[in-house]
Amino acid sequence: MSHNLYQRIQDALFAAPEREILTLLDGRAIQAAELDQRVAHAAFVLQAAGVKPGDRVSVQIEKSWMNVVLYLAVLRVGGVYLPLNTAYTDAEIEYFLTDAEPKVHVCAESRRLHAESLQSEVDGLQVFVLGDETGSFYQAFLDAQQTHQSADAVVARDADDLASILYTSGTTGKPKGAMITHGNLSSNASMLTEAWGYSASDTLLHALPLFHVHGLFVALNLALVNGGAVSLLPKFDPDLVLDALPHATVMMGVPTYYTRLLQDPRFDRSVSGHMRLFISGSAPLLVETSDAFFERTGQRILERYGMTETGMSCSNPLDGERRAGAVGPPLPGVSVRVVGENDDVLPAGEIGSLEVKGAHVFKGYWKLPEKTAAEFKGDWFITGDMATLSKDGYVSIVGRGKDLIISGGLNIYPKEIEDVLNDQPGVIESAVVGVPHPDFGEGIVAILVGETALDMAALEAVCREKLAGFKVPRRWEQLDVLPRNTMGKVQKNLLRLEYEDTFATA
Ligand code: MLC
Ligand code: AMP
Repeated sequence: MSHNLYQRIQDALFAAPEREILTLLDGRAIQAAELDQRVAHAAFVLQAAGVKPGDRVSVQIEKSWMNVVLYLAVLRVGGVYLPLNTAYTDAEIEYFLTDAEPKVHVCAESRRLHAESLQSEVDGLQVFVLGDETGSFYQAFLDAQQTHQSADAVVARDADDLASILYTSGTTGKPKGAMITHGNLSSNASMLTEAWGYSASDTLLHALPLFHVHGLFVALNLALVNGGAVSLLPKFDPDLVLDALPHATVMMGVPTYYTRLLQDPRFDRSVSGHMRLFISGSAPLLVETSDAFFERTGQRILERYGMTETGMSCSNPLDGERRAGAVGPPLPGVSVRVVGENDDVLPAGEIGSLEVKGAHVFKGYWKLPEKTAAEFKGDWFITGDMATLSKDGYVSIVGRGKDLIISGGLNIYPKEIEDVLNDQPGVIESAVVGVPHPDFGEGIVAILVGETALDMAALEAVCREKLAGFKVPRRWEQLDVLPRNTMGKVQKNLLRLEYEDTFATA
């Protein structure tokens, strides 16, 4: 039996071939059988480009129906899908492509020249352009469609074969490619189907980007394996969401989506009352947001918890108490434990490091066996999050063991920004911290020590050149020295306290 996730999706598409599975902003809709046909044509293009099972296909494009087709086509041919945030700079892309060595890279026209310049570094790399129904990939797809050229049957894959690589930054330097298998994706889709009662009669309001776990594997996969319709929005925008809500039954988002909706007086029970489920994740949902949402809509947002390496691990229940400030019990098939500094499993209520185990846990980091080994204790994966487990089995995320900022649901590792800053002339050292931000949850502050007075505008410009825009600090400070503890470690907690009101009125 093949474990290719696309086989499962195709079975669901064929179960109701005429269902309008993807509805688009311009009013067009793609039926289920038609979606499979388009995937077969795109898969033909990939195979013609020489993509074989196990080959990586990297993708940095705007969200569109063709983005969905391309993702599914990569699965169908047994390739490994490597999605990249459109905000990543050329410098960031160079790192990902030279590390992952894709056979094919698909990007916007504006990124083509840079991608082509990497062909000398990445053996056999082919570059295609895909815009909004434009570009060489789209043209090849249309040619395949017009000449009726489709890929053969879905390529058989084992549960342990790679389906995707998602890069996730680290506290100790460069981003690492998390290797995610067909078995991981399938297990996630099954447990979420069960936990959230997901079915073909659901319509998902899809406003998330398609380059992270949340939008791709939680949202899109869950809908498609169930043959449920997806209302595909190009991005989160309250106007678009309000227009799409009447046709949806389920919405997923990061907490910023819900705080922004709450700022809009049009968002009330009249537009939300029919919804079966609002789900939040990727960052902590504040109790105030959860309560304000409940007051406005009469519905409690269902908060869940996960990460790139594991997909989803915990979720508040569909039926039963959705506890504000907690992420709920482990999902079906997932084991969790909270451990102390001596690796002892802690009793209920005590704060410790959260570890998870199950078929959803990834295979390891691409080409980094030692880093992989360091993040596991046997089968237990060390999440890097600090948590408590209540007597009745609910997990609460109470902090992070890793130095990480989460802004608008995007992970930012201070080390990556500090490395850029520390390389600049005149900078002696730097500390980057996240402090409360009313819109993004956390906002970034850079604190520097310099040989003389530093030119912050110039430093900001360097960050903009090297790092995606969401990683660029929004406040810049210079100190004579950074606060340190007796071990010489920078006391970021003191810096966070010092600058905690920075964005209070943002
Ligand atoms: C954009 N900007 C951000 C930002 N997003 N700044 C901080 N944090 C963010 N998240 C900046 C841009 O750099 C730009 O600034 C300015 O905001 C406008 O950009 P934009 O793209 O027009 O912004 P907007 O559309 O408002 O986007 C904000 C957002 C978006 C919250 C809607 O970031 C978003 O959709 N986030 C979801 C991310 C996500 O999918 N996370 C899941 C990860 S998976 P400038 O100055 O550069 O021009 C995961 C696992 C799990 O965590 O459990 O799910
Ligand atoms: P990523 O590595 O981008 O997949 O992000 C995963 C991290 O996001 C987790 O390790 C947590 O720190 C955080 N996260 C995800 N969901 C939640 C949640 N519901 N509450 C708190 N933190 C969360």
